[in-house]
Amino acid sequence: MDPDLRVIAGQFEIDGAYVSASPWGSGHINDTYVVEFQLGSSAKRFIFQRINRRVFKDPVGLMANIAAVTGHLRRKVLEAGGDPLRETLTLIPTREASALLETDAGECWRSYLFIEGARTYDAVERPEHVLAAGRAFGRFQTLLRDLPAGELAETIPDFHHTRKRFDAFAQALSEDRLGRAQSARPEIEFVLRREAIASRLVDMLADGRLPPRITHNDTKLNNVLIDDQTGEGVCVIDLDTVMPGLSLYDFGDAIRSMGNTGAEDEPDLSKVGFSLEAFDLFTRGYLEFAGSWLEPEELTLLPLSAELMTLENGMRFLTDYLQGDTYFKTRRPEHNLDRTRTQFKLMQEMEEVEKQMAVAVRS
Ligand code: ADP
Ligand code: GN1
Ligand code: MG
Repeated sequence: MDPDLRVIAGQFEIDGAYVSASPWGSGHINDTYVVEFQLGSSAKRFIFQRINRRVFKDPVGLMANIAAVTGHLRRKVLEAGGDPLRETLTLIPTREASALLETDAGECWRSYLFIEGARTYDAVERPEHVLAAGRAFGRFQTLLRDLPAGELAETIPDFHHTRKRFDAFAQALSEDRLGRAQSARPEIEFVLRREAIASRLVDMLADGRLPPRITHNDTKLNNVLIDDQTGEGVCVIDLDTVMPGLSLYDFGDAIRSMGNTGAEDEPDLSKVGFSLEAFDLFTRGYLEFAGSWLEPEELTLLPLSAELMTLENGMRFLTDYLQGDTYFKTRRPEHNLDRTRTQFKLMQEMEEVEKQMAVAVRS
């Protein structure tokens, strides 16, 4: 059933008259709407999001994280003389002064100021956007370096624990509840051949060879608002998974998203490939900010992180396919299988140019 946004929005601290609401964006997890209000003679837009309760078990902790992160970024942006209303998300409180609205039906909603004059892209349209996104995510991690990790809850436990993601895949495969495994044989083999590398980064985190950092954990291109005029990355959005992690998760996940010459769910695999140019651009933008504080070990592992995060996402899509498409939103029967295939094609091409990636990082 479509939500009544007029009623939902009426419970947030927004003056003015409700005008309209429509679905917005193409995220795979939450439900996003843009809601327009009339304030005096001008129209003003807000983002409203219904939080996916199956994915986020602790919405109160989740919203406390987002409040801590946006509050921290707001102070940093102000110190740097920037505009906090554009350079970070601004939560709109409910009329009861909470960041979170829980309805009688058990739904959880939140609202942000709509950042105007910028938009997101689901696939790379212009190489400059990749450089801009690299700068935005590099800056984001840099600004969060002094946010105490203890202030953040783990919104999804073991979110990027690639080894546990492998185990979940193996479990789904052994159950094969819907008999779908026979239609994904090559993809299943692809994963099984790579079991050994799934543990690489998480083992190094566990034994202290890689430092924990505050990370975004969902660094897709469409989680950065790009300015319509300047093409710069204005604001990093989608803060649901900001929590302690590895800087390499963010770097690798961004390359998996922006290094793809095609869409994440492109059924025509001839359009999907790995772009070293995009790798180079993102790396340049990211290291402009993070290059001064990343440790040598982290720098060396940047190419591997791209492969691992691509494998991890492919495994997650494949696991969801085997389990009957209950996690990611799908719009067609084999949507998750198409997504799996793009990730594995991408990863295979990355494996072939590992050395060139390392050269790009060094330069
Ligand atoms: P999801 O978790 O489902 O991916 P996002 O938080 O990324 O949801 O939001 C979905 C889309 O809504 C984004 O890709 C972006 O286009 C748009 N969006 C989100 N927040 C804002 C905002 N504050 N201002 C303008 N657009 C936004
Ligand atoms: C989901 O919410 P969205 O669409 O930005 C997912 C990411 C995946 C991504 C793949 C909380 O991101 O981990 O990498 O889909 N988010 C969650 O497109 O699981
Ligand atoms: Mg998103």
